[in-house]
Amino acid sequence: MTTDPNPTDDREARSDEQRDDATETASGTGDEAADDGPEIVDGRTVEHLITDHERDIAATAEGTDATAARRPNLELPRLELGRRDFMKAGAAVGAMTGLAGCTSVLSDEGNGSDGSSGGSGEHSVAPGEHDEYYGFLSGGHTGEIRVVGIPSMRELMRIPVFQTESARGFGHDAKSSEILEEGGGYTWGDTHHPRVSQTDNDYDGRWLFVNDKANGRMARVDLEYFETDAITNVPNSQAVHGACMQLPDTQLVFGVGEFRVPMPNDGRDVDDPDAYGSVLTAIDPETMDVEWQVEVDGNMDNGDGGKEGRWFFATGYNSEEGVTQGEMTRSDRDYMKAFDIPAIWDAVEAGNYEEISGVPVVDGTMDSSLNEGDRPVVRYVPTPKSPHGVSVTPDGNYAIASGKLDPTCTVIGVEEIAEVDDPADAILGQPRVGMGPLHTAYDDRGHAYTTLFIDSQVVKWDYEAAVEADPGSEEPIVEKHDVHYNPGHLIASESYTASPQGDYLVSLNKLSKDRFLPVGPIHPENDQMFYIGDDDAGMELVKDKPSYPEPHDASIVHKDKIEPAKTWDPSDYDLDFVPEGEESFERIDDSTVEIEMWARRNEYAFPEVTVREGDEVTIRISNVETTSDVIHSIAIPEYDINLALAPQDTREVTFTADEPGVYWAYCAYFCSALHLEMRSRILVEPRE
Ligand code: RUQ
Ligand code: CUA
Repeated sequence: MTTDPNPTDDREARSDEQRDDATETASGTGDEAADDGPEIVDGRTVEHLITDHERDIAATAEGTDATAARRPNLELPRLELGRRDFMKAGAAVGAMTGLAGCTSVLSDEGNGSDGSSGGSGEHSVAPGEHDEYYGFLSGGHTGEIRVVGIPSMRELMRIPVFQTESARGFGHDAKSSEILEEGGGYTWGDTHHPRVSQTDNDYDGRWLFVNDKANGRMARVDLEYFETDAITNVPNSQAVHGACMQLPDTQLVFGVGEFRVPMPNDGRDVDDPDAYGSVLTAIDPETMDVEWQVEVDGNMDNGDGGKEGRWFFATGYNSEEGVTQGEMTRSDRDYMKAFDIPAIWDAVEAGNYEEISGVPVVDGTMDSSLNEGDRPVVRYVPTPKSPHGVSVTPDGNYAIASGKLDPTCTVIGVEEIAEVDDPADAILGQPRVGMGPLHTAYDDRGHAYTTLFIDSQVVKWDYEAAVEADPGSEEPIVEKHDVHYNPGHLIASESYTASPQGDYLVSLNKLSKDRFLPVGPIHPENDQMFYIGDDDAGMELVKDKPSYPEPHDASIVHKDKIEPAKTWDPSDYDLDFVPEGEESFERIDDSTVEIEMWARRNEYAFPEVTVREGDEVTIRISNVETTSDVIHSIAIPEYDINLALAPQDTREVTFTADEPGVYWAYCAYFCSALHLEMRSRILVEPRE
């Protein structure tokens, strides 16, 4: 393995170029930085570095022979500036000059023996053996959750959440169609933050909650059946972004509202951005009903719950309440909001709210009367501009907000937040970690790991040391490790609990550029796994996994804390099971037919079913197999139906047989040697 605590990279190279005119300032401690004009880092403003970064992406994106040939004058950016620049420009350079050795330089970089695919032996999982952990990754705008084994990084399952999906039959049977319909009837969603329910600050394996950033929803996945069982369409809110729970016992699930909109968004105030609002939503985990909302000033972004149950933290940008990018980034200060959950409950119980769209909305804006006095409902902690991720340390002592447009992380004392008069005094540390800090995860030894989007690195630092050090100090940094490339979230094993495991860390990188065989202009993303269990040896990159767009966040849960069902327990299902011998075909009236049937290897209860054109047909079907892993389905061609049936499962679907003809319903899961013969002929007779 290679660790590189002092990387010679483009930041230093740039700072050489720029040193003469550089104006070094203390890095963003908030107060001073606010009045001194743009933050200067190594002689460059943050805006310049972002522009450089965009150009780097543009340069590598040009890296095909075809585009290179069409663009003979494509500038080769800073070829001489050292390996890291070389790497960033790698794809374009390689394609245009055919430089021998280019790819081996790339794959050796920062990896040790074999970073490019399989990983080193110690962290691989032999065929037939099981992983130590479940990784639950969000699928971004595929709308799903993906289940990955760790450390193998093998994909084990996908769980459709906000989208229809035919292999799982999600959105094809009555129950899941109803969940999607009651959840707003959208065809897609954008999952970002999967969080597994906890009891006593540890995973209890019961549920997974995840947000829909697109259509403002929260969903619950039942982790016994690995199936979405509820979707709540959150009112008064667009873009539910951060998702998290009240700890230690998952008393509430929180959705963090991002975009500001009129409340309710019914056509009022469309051209009056000052009247828009953004809310935190508290949802009951059992009923998935919205309990209350709190309106705040500015946007919100990500969130995390304190370990002690009192506080919920949310970062935010756009305290300017602008509607254009320029307006949203004008000020050098934003806020992290600390929600006092019991104080909010008190306000709700005392009737101090306005009911909007049927939900109690508590006024948590800065000027609210509920924020006067010594028990404000929301405390606004000033941070450098546009903090992004926030996560609470495993000991519950600190909430750490990552700077995004500022090179620092802000360490906020959780106990202090309750005690100080000025919330700014709860800021206990502000280490300078690198460019573009986005999200922070933890091990069990006092280390924080923060993704640096612009630097394409993960920085490991000591959060107690950061509390000791001066603001802007780099001293708390233990190590930086390159990733490939541009990481968003990262997650360490059980990092969101009070007892992280401290062995594996996965960096969810947005770009993979040259890491995999090219598959057309849209590349996979790259989830990179590190072994972090040996502080002396440093972080070891052991695996690359190409990923379909796009995982944002994940939870990594020890296998002993998840207990998936092997077959369905019919008592967990609302529909009556149809055993062999109890199949029935019933014509209810002139245009309604009800069929109850079963499936087993290799047949359905009815080899043939006759209905009439225009009939409304309801089929209820049970898989009577008791053997685990024997799955059937019933696919009805040209009626857009495919119900997946796990053993002992019962599903129902209703459709209108409006096209006369013959339809061979068949089983789409390969279930036995006679699987292809497993079918039923559905005859739809024309009506005179
Ligand atoms: S947030 S990395 Cu939802 Cu950073 Cu995506
Ligand atoms: Cu049942 Cu194939």
